[in-house]
Formats: sequence, C-alpha cells, structure tokens
Amino acid sequence: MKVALLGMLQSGKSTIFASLSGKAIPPIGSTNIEEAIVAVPDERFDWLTGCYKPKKTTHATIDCLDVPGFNFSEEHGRAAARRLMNQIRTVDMFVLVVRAFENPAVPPYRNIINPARDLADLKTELLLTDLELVATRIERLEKQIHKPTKTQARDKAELSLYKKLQQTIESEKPISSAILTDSERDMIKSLGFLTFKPMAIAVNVGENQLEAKFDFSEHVDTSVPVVTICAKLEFELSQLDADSRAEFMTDLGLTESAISKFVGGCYLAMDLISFLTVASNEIRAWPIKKGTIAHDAAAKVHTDIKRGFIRAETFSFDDLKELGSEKALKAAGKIRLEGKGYVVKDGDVINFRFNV
Ligand SMILES: Nc1nc2c(ncn2[C@@H]2O[C@H](COP(=O)(O)OP(=O)(O)O)[C@@H](O)[C@H]2O)c(=O)[nH]1
Ligand SMILES: [Mg+2]
Repeated sequence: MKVALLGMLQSGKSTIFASLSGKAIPPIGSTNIEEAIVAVPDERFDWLTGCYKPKKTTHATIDCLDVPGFNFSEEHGRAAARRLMNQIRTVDMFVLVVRAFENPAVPPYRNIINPARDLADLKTELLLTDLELVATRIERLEKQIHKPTKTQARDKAELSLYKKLQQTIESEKPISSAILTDSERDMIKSLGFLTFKPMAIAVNVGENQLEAKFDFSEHVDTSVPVVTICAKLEFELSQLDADSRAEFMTDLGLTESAISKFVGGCYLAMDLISFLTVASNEIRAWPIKKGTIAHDAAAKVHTDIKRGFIRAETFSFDDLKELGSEKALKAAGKIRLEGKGYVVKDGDVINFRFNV
C-alpha cells in the first residue's frame, strides 16, 4: 500500500515522515518527494514470537511518500502544487496533515493557525485538480463521440459519467461520493482521481494539546479517520531506544505510538484488516480488505495455495492468547476447518491446506 502525506508548507509532514521511518527529517523547502517503507507495528507479534520462536517475523509494510508542502497563496506555489498532485495519482490513499501546533519560529500558513481552514483549502485544491482532468476528458470525448468508431457506445457512457462527475465536483463533493457501480469504477480507475482515494487526517498538535479533539465534519465525511500526532515529540521519541521511549511515553501519558495511530488511520480509511500465518520459520501479517474470503486470502500468500485450496485451518489470535497453545485450542474445539467462502476476520491465524 502506498500512502502520500499531503499538507500545507510547514505543517509537519517531514517531521511525521521521519518519526515513522526512522530516517533524518527531509530539509525544509525540499522539492523532492521522499519515500520510505514503514513496518506496520503489530502487538500480536511479541506474543506469537514467544509462543512459536520463529526464525523470522515479517511485518506488513506501508510505502510512505513525503510530498513537499503546498502553498496556494501565490501563483508559483499553485503551479508547483498542481505538478506534485499530478505525480501522486497512483498512490492508494492520502494522509492530510494539518497544523494545530504553536511555534513562534514557524510562521503559520496564511498567518493564522487553523487546521479546519487548511483542510478545507486542501480539499478544494484536490477537487480543482480533479476538475481539470474531468474537463479535459469531457472535451476529448465530445469530439470523439461524433466519429463512428467501435468505441462509440462506450464513449457515450463515459461522457455522461464525466458530466456527472463534473457536477459532483462543482457541488464540492468528492468523486468517491458519485461512483456507485463497478462499471463506473472500472471506467475511471486508471485515471487516478485524487478525490476518489480514501483519506485520513493527521492533526499535528503541540505538546500541550495531546488530549485535544477536532471536528472536521463540516469539511469531510465523518467516516474519514482523524488522528492527532505531536510530530516534534514523536520525532524525539523515535530517536530513543525502546526502553527509554516506553519510559518517556508513560511520563507524557502517551498510550499509543505515532506509527500505530498513523497505521490505524490508514487501515481504517482503506478498510483493511490482517490475518496471520505462523510457523517455526516465519510469523507474518497479511493485510486484506475487510470482507475478503479465505480463497482470495490464500492468493496473498501464494497463487498456488489458491489454486490447490482445500481448507483454511483457522483459529483466532485472541483464543490462542487466552488458552496458551495450539494443543489447548484443539482440545477446546477452537480450531476450525473453513472452506473457500469463509470471510476472514482480523486476527485470524490461518494455516492453508492445499494440494497442487
Ligand atoms: N512546536 C512544534 N514544531 C513543529 C512540530 N512539527 C513540526 N514543527 C516544526 O515546523 C517546521 C516545519 O516542519 P516540517 O516537518 O519540515 O514541515 P513540512 O513542511 O510539512 O514537511 C519545522 O521547523 C519543525 O521543527 C510540532 O509538532 N511542534
Ligand atoms: Mg517537508
């Protein structure tokens, strides 16, 4: 999964990126998109490692992009932002970073710290970028449909879809709200519309705002996950060894790391859960969309396993933790043999039986 961090200049994207990735903070004013692979923390791993003593553990990962900050207050900045937005059409989702922290050394965007306004501005710009693309498609298709080509029927259907999308954007709604069927989805998916992508919001708060709550329901759907992160603090924490970090977090009253909040927001936005495979050689987490059936989950591990699928031997991590061992699970009848159509749950530990 590829995630891009988007936000106004100096909202703290690079500081968040560095605390997630363990890399140095990309310099202020950099015009490059930086990339890092972030391991998805999984608290189940510690316990499973103790239980199975595997040779290796493989975390799920998120490919994270730090995109230079936007400045829509002047022409040059708008052009730069538009170029960047067109470069990130292939990512799976966005995390919009908005600034709430006070810092006299860092001038606020448009002179006032206002996370809701920044979010509204970002949303508008994403919509405008999509509108340009929609308008270009409409212009092309309007010429095209008069030609008696093989694709004429399809072109007409596309044109009417793009006209609907144009209206959607003009009423300030994201494209995702207007795509209702699989065939509509298929028609537009290769274009990478920005407002068709899932998103989460990360509010970058100051050290004195760790408990603050934010309501963005005026600007985005209430299903959009919102996490609060103090980027500066998290970066300092990321520089410590695990023991000192735990100690400092307790002192500060922080119960969850920035990575875990960030990943939680991304998984929620993307509708992802994970199942686990355990063996003496490897423990591994596999992200899948909620609702995935066992037959498709098998293909994540290997296409051969899907092809030769017999049964998914399944138990839940919570049951294992409660009862202590697979042997105890077996005695309690907690190991199930599930068929292809079984809907996999978060925390299922699966051993696929297959035959090729
Ligand atoms: N006080 C405070 N300063 C921050 C925080 N996050 C970022 N900054 C400062 O804000 C400036 C911009 O941060 P940066 O991560 O480069 O922002 P970007 O432009 O969005 O990548 C830097 O000087 C940071 O040290 C924060 O949570 N608290
Ligand atoms: Mg930056």
